[in-house]
Amino acid sequence: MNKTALITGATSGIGKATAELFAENGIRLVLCGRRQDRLNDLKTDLEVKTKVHLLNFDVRNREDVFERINSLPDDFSKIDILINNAGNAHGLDPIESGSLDDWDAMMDINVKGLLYVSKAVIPQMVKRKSGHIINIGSIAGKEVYPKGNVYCASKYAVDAINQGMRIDLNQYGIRVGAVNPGAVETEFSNVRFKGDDERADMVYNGFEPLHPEDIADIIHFVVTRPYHVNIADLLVMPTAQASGTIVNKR
Ligand code: NDP
Ligand code: 8X3
Repeated sequence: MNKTALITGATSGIGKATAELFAENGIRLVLCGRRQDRLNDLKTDLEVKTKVHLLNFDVRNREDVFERINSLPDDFSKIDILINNAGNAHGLDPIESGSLDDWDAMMDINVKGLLYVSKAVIPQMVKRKSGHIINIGSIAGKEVYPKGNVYCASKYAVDAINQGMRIDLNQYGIRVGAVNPGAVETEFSNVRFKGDDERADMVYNGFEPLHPEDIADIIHFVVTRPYHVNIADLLVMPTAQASGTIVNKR
């Protein structure tokens, strides 16, 4: 596939698995994240399969987002596919005792960061009248669960932004869709529980969660549909999961 994809949050989990699968399929990659050592390792692994360019920025930093994306070398400057994936939950607390810093992090990264990156990429897609944007939402953007409050709000915002993008970019022939996973075993829970690995592991105990490769596979399916097919919104859960709170644990 003669296309270039920019993937945010490529250093771990869903973003990394997507980068690996895209590389297998010859898609050129612009890989983004904050952990430079991981970006370097990924480039070493994947550049035997495809061309790879690294961008190190925090999606919260507006200036850096625009400066980095606007100064991509010629080989990578035409972005055909944008995967808005960077994000995380920070904390799992009732609204009365949640941390303001956690709330800021989730709104700034999951919502505002996604908007900054999109704003840096969309104008070139509009100019060319082509492009494909995949926003990674969540089951948390479809139903609110206890103590999910602000994380759920951030993912409901992603759901609304996904719909808004699709409506506004429709006249330019740009495809926009969301992939909304349930429980995927990544570093997500380690981040949510601030490095408490035992608590993070408990989330996935007693059932088979989704693996990041499962979501990568679906993202690849979405971007390889013929042009007239736009997968607008997908909710994907482990078989053991029925809703945000109902998981059939053994
Ligand atoms: P991981 O923690 O494994 O990966 C998160 C990625 O986001 C990392 O590559 C991280 O890179 C990047 N990231 C986080 N904060 C920033 C930042 N401020 N600036 C730039 N990059 C950042 O989690 P997942 O792979 O699970 O999460 C990916 C997406 O999937 C998120 O949007 C998440 O909300 C969503 N999701 C996850 C689910 C799950 O159960 N795991 C379920 C539903 C949705 P680095 O730290 O190097 O910057
Ligand atoms: C991640 C899945 O259920 O922890 O978005 O919100 S959940």
